[in-house]
Formats: sequence, structure tokens, C-alpha cells
Amino acid sequence: MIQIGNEAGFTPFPVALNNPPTKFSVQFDANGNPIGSTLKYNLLLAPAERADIIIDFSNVPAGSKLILYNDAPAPFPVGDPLLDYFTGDPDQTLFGGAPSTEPGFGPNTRTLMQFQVVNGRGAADPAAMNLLETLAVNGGATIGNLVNSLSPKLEKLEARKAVQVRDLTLNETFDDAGRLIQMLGTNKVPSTAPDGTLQFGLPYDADPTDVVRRGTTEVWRIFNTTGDTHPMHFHLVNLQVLSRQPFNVAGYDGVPEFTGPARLPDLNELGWKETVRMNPGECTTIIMRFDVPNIPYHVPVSPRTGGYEYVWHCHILEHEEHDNDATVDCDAVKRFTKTVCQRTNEKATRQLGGLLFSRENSSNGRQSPPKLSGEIL
Ligand SMILES: [Cu+2]
Repeated sequence: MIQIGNEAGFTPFPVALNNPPTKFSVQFDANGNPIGSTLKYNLLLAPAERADIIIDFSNVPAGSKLILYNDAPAPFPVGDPLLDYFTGDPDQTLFGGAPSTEPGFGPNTRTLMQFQVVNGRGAADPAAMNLLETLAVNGGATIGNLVNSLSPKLEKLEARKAVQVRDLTLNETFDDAGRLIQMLGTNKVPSTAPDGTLQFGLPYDADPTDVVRRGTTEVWRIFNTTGDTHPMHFHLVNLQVLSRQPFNVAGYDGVPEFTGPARLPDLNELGWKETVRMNPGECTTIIMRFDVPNIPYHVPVSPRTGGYEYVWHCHILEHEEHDNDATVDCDAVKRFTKTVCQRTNEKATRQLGGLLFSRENSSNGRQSPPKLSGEIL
């Protein structure tokens, strides 16, 4: 399987995924049910991320039927069995979940699509396909000149040209009804909870905190203090991912203490993006240039700010609809929300990006914040 593009266009070079094909060992929950691995995968996509991929079926016999299968735990990465739907899954109505899924019916979050392989027809694949495969398999990144002759040359934004570095936060707290919600915020502390917890999150209708200038380039360091990976989606601009780095969530007071080295984005995240996975316990650093297009009609300014408001938000719909959004005022951006998970006395542990996360749900149905419980060396 070769990826040649994402939601924002071509990747700088073709990327071979899971090559040569390997059968992954999966993780298991406390009841022995298989749950997906968050460390090894063919293609990891969060909501709103897209991939243009080429799959070579030439060695698969005609008549074969193959299933495109999703084994990503949800919420990612720790997962909750209540949100894992498949044929013959256990009846979870006693725990507030769904009844067992019968064959031929949904919901089913694992079985996505069936491929039926038939004999090839028409002309053979052009030779360029073989070259593409060779490039991808041999590591396109190391064959720069040849690759650039095949694919569009993509500009690489340079951090040194940024006029501003902003520190922003992904947060979770509880709403008035006791439900877990997610909010975007800055690194400034707008309030302190009764238990002394620092609250960075701002509601969606708060005034924009970030005013950007047309045409300028900015670097945003976004600290995920929640237990989930959030696919953050940006309106107005595309972006490039610079790095991910673990930080001390429990001790975060607006000034980060990094707990490990930064690492580069995955190969299929290079080039332009408009939705980026932001993992729990990590600072995801992105760079954007706010090139606002000229349009041949009048757009009224926001009566609230007198500028133009644009949104960045989590693309998990439940989070998006629950204040995980923020507006940016251009000459603008702002906030975000989260998953309600109410299993009781459940402890879950998952690995992601070399880090180990765990989360425990208390008997009152409230979910503890994620704890970084270790580092995998
Ligand atoms: Cu989210």
C-alpha cells in the first residue's frame, strides 16, 4: 500500500505503508477481546484526515474478497469497549451501551469496506506505477531529486521566518451537567477549579485570543492535556507539522516541562495538512502562513470583533459540538470539546508514540484525566 496524498494534496514523495506486509500482534482488553494496536498500524487516520492510497492487488487471486478493517480503539488511544462495535459483540445494555450487533446489521465500526478482486482488464499498468512503487519502497525521502522530478515540489515553511510562536492548550473539564467536555485554551490560566486544578479552557463564545496578521507565518505549540488524540482541523489555512514532544501534563502551569526529545512527523504527514492528530501528553508543533485569498465579493466583518473570524476545532464531532472549537481573528482563531465516557471502575492502559497512558474511571462515572504512566524505551 502506497500513500501519495492526504487531505491537503500530494505528499512530497510516495510513502510505502506496512511494507513488506506484516501481521501485527494486537493488544487485548481485560476480558481477552482483541483490541487494536496503537503502536503499529498500516494506516492511522483520525476523523477528517484523508489518504490517497494505491493498493497492489496483482498478486491476489481473482475471486478473493478482502475486508478493509478498522481496529483503532475509540476514543484513541486508550479506548472504551462501549464504543467498539462489531458483529457478535457483547450485549452492553446493562452498562449503558448497545445490544449485540447481529450479522448483516450495524453498528459496526470495524468492518468498513469489501474489495472483490477480479481478473485485470485493459492495458497493463503504466511503467510509472512500478517506478512509484520502487521509490516508495526504497524510501522516497532519500531520493530527493528523482522524486522532485515526479511529484509537485512542495514548499517547506521555515520556522525562522515565523513572526510569532503561540502556546495553546487542549483541555478537558466537566460541564454543568457533570459531563466531560473538551475546550481549547491558551497557556494563560483563566480560572482555578475548587480542587485547585488550573483551568486553561475557554468556551466557544469567548472572545478570540489569537489575532493573526494577513500574510504572516506563525508557529503554534499545542499542548494536549487530555486523555485522547484530537484531530485538530484548521479553517482558512493549511499547515505543516514540525514535531511532537512529550511534556509533563500534571505539572503544566502554562510553562512546559518537556520530558523527552521531540520527534519528526510520520512520513505521510509531511507536506501540507489541514487536520493533524494531537496525542495526549504531547506538544504538537505546527507552522502556518496566513495567506488569506483575495475574493471578488464583499465579506462583512464580524460584528463581534470587527475582523474576520476563523475557526480551528477538533474534528471528533462530539468534541466539536461541545466547545472544542476556537475562533482566530484574522486581522482571527480560537477553541475545542470531548468524549463522554462513563464506564465505572475501568482502568485502561495504552501505548502511543513511545509513551504509556492510563486512565481510570471512578464509580461516579467521572473519568480521571489521563496519566502518563511510563515511557517505552
Ligand atoms: Cu477532540
